[in-house]
Amino acid sequence: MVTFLNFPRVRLDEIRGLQAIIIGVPFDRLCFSRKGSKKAPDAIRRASLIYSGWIPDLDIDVCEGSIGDAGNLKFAFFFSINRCLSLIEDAFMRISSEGVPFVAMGGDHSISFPIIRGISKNVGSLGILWLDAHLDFMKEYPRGFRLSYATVLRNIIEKCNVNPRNIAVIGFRGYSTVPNEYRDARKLGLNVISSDVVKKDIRMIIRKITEIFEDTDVVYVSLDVDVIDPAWAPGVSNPEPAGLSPTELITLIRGIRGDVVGFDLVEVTPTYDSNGITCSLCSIFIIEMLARILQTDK
Ligand SMILES: [Mn+2]
Repeated sequence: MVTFLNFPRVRLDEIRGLQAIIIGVPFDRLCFSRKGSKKAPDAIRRASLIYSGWIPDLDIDVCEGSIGDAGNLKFAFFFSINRCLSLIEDAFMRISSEGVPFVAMGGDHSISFPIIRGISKNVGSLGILWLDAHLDFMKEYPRGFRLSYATVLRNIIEKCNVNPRNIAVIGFRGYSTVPNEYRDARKLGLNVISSDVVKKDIRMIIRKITEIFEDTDVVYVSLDVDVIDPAWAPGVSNPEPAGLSPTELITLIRGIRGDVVGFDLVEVTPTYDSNGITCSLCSIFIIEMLARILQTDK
């Protein structure tokens, strides 16, 4: 198996003591637009192989850290959706009980719910940085689905005991958002910062995010790659024009303060990618995430 940056392959029962792990969650059954994000983990691993792992600006080489690639969670085709979700939850409960920070490669955005539910049993109060063009705050989408890629943040707030005031949704524009969804999110106290506001004064936004996380114990970061403009990242399930640039996202990742328990990176659909540019970009985002984790470890 190809591993991310050729990191050693590790089993989940031998991760104790590692500084970080990468793990694939190839589950896309709750995405109802352009499917195929279950192929993203391996496509991103392949794309990563042209990079060295060294970040010139920071002079950090993530390959010098003790990092392992735990491969992909395995979902058989005959598993029910609920069985897949509890498999994800159990895996991340185990990972967080070992105290090892992780980067989870999705998969559609619904996976963030079982991940957060799994880790919330082992960590204190959570702040969540939700980098996404969308709010993912529908009550049901499509009709009859209380949990899907478009309702996941509502599930996290209602069922994982996360205070909406400790959640920052950054990069919102969502031309597929409906007015009620936006009103509900604001009414509940969710901090929503739109893409154009980020572009105007990114330093101010980083300060604001730091304030939002001030009274939390740990931070979780969810990157829905559609937060990036489709010009740079066309291979996503629900592209939204007028998004962040890769540089802006990297600045945000480097600006995160506090103890990061884990990152996820979701909604990448290699079938809709263009010459692999989305997957290459995601490799860089993951390298930046790992560097951020290694810096906390010092
Ligand atoms: Mn999303």
